[in-house]
Amino acid sequence: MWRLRAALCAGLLLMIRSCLAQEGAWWPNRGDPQRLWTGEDLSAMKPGDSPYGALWPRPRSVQISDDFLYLSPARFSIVHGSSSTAGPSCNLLQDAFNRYYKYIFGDSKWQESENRPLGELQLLQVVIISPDSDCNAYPSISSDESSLETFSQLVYQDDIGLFLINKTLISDAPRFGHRGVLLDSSRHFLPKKILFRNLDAMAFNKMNVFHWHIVDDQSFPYESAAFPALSKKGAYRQYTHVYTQDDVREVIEFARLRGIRVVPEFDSPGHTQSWGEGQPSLLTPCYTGEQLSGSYGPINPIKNETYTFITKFFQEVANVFPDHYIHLGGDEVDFSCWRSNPDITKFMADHGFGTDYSKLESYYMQLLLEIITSVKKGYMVWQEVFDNHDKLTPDTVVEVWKEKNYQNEMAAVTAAGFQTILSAPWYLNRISYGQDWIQIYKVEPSNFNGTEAQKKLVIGGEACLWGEFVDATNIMPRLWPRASAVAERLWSNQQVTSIEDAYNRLVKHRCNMVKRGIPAEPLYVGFCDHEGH
Ligand code: CP6
Repeated sequence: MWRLRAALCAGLLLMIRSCLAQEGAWWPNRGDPQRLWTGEDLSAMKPGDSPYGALWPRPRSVQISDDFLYLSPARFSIVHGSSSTAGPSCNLLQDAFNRYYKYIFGDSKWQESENRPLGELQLLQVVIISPDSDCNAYPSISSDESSLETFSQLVYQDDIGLFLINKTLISDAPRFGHRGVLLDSSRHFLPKKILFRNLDAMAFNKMNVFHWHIVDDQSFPYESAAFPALSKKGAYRQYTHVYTQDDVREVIEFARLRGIRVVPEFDSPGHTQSWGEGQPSLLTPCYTGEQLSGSYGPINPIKNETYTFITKFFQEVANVFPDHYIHLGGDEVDFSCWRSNPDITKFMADHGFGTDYSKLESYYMQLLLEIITSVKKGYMVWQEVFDNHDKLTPDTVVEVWKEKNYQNEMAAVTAAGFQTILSAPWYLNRISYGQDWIQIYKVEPSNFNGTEAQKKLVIGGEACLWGEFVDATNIMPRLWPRASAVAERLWSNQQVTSIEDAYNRLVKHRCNMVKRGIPAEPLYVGFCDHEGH
């Protein structure tokens, strides 16, 4: 019996992520070492096969041998290795073991090897070296990202239905620490079930940040404990189109068990129309000439009550969401309503802002940022907040979203010493005919003019799926597998650029996602063994 040791690197949070066996040779050296694939020697492969099998994203170093072992669903199990410091009481691990057993064997028909002529792998021993307390901790940017996902991607079925795994040596770690997906639950409400399914898909792609753009102009589905009127009046509907406090906790826990952080975005002072429904004096009243027009603009930055509300609201948000970071938005503030309002005009004059409304925007942002610091959280912001020269704490993460000249923006943000994440070329709400994953895949986040120190400030990126044209019916195929292209760009080495090799692996990875219940759209013509219908 073979015992495979997944010598997981220290730290247990992300056992869902990759990293098998660094530790010595856990298989006897039976194979011909010449036949270990170490480079991209595609000539040895059948067309349509990658030397890296169905691995996605491609690990740092992979040696797959021709020798393989057989796995029997009846006998195979994933267990704690004897030198592991994590106990059976750690439900995060036990959940992952159960989940991955199911992913490996699925519901499909399987065969036992009757006379067992094959070497058999019966135990996957997972060795975790880390304190027990990690079991209950939340993931962070510095979490270890070792996992079972890679192992599960190595298992395949042969023509008669036997489960096989080639003996493989992998060592792995991600290139960037922030690998996110933005979902927008304001333009269309996204049921909890869809959020869960997406978190599963993210784990399959080793993505680790769920950027939850939870509210916006169109609806306010977050049920606030301190201000219940916000969702009572601002959600599209009661009960069915609201995330209760329990719902939010469930989403955070589901993500935690998969090594995924939840970073909520409460975008202000713009994009806040829905806030005004339940908090009537919060928004700026607009004027037509001397008359109130009856419509409202961004959050009213000149009233003390605004900041009383904002303080109490973000105190709650800081408690509900355990991640260190809150995304504060700050994008696309429309000045026309502020311009129309005489009280704002007077305030501008009193403060010497002239007619520069970006100074008023800064005035608001500055107070908001101080409030967030006072509740001991860090913040992420859209690029406008940096462009307006607001005073930001050193740990601020600036998200670059405007497509035009985004390389220059990356250069400017990092030259000022701030960390940055890239989403400009990864607006997956945009669709076009053809294999658009290739453009997504070809993006190189460090491709801008800057020093090595500046490049280090690029901590990752995000695939954004804005919700204007997306709801539960089409969200998954619009995101996957195109977001997988982002996932590999952010995980794998900079040298991993072969479109042909990526295509061959992504076709299989996409079929694996379909098999696991993710309705990911096809890259191009072809079929999957398990088509999910
Ligand atoms: N909503 C918010 C949006 C967008 C942004 N912020 C957006 C802008 C342009 C495109 C897609 C989305 N819908 N709050 C910009 C960050 Cl193409």
